[in-house]
Amino acid sequence: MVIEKSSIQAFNGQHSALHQKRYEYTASLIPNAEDVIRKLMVFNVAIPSWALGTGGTRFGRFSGSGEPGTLEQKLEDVGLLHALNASSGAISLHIPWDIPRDHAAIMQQAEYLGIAFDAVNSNTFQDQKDQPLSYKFGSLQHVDNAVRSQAVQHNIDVIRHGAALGSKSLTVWLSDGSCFPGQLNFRKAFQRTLEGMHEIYAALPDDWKLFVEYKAFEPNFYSMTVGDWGQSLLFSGKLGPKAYTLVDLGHHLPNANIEQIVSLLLMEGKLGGFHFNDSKYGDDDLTAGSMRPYQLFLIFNELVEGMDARGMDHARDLGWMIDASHNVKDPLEDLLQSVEALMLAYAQALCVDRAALTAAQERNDAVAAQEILQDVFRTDLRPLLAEARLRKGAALHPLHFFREKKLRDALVQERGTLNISTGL
Ligand code: PSV
Ligand code: MN
Repeated sequence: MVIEKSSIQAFNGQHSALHQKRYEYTASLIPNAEDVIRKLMVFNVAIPSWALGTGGTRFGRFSGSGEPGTLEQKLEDVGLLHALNASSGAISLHIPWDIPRDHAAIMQQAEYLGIAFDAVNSNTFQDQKDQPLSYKFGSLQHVDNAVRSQAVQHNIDVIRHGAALGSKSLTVWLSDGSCFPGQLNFRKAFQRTLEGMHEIYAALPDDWKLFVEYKAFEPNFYSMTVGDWGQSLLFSGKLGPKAYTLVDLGHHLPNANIEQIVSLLLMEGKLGGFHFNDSKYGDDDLTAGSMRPYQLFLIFNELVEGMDARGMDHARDLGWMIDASHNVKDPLEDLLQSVEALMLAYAQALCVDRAALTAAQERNDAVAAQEILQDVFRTDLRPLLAEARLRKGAALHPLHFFREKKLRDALVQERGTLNISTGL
């Protein structure tokens, strides 16, 4: 489905008077409003191909209607999001859930929609139909060399698909670990995994990055072989300069100080990117910003501070991706909400008075430091986001547009009710 520019313009026209008032007021409060808007205009968050269909839990899945049934339809969905918010101009593919058959045709479609290919993701946490050897007891950590080789080869195949699409990074998330004490020799599991990662690393094109994603628990509940940021950092340090740590917000033990992790990884030049989502208990994969928006802001605050300290380009130098998927919302509405929350947290971080915060820190003034952060957090910056969208020809209110124009109904009309998306 193609959204006509004129339809967005007409919609914006109806909302422009109110927007103008709100925007002028907000801009009057923010000394660097123009700079914030410019940065928002070039910032994009990649959409995971596996989040475009309704997600499930291990107890069941309640599929929605009009889900994208093919990779082409998934691209169309991301194109639709991007047309509405001008901030979703990339897709992250998970293979083999989304194997591109005709790379040139997929590239052409993506180009037409203004979409780039972000990190490609390998999958050695599930057995695929006709797969010779099982990953039941792990992949790269496996005691059997043949299983390890199969997992390495899969990652190399994923790199090949990504390279054909212009992707520049591979995310490796391993479910490897153990469920019971004594099941695994931790040191040997680490060493075998490292050996496999070295082989994958050696297959990376020169301008690629390898993202090593960690997770504290699930599906293994006693140990995970890449269980936390320290372990990931060990791997990425041993692998070399193209290897980085990837932070998925849902992959920590409860109450972990993620913003501190982010700050230190940045300091070490080893932060590669993000899988954004939100959670209350574990890896809940909820909409970004839906549970702990203050934490999200604090993470972005460290990101902006740390990236600026290293002279990094906010929009390009890290992988900004969503990894969320659940079972009750329309996936496209959910993704619009996630992107909005991320843009808002980024905008808030850009508005922090850095000089005042540094001065408060230097004189041990915890009260002033808190005031500076919370003042920004409690200022409604949504009009700046809307203004950035307006200037890019996107919708002032993407979600309202989606609902008002009944875009899901149109997709159901087009695709029918039985399409089921590949993914979790
Ligand atoms: C695992 O929980 C994870 O966060 C990894 O990024 C996977 O690739 C993704 O979710 C989908 O299972
Ligand atoms: Mn993830």
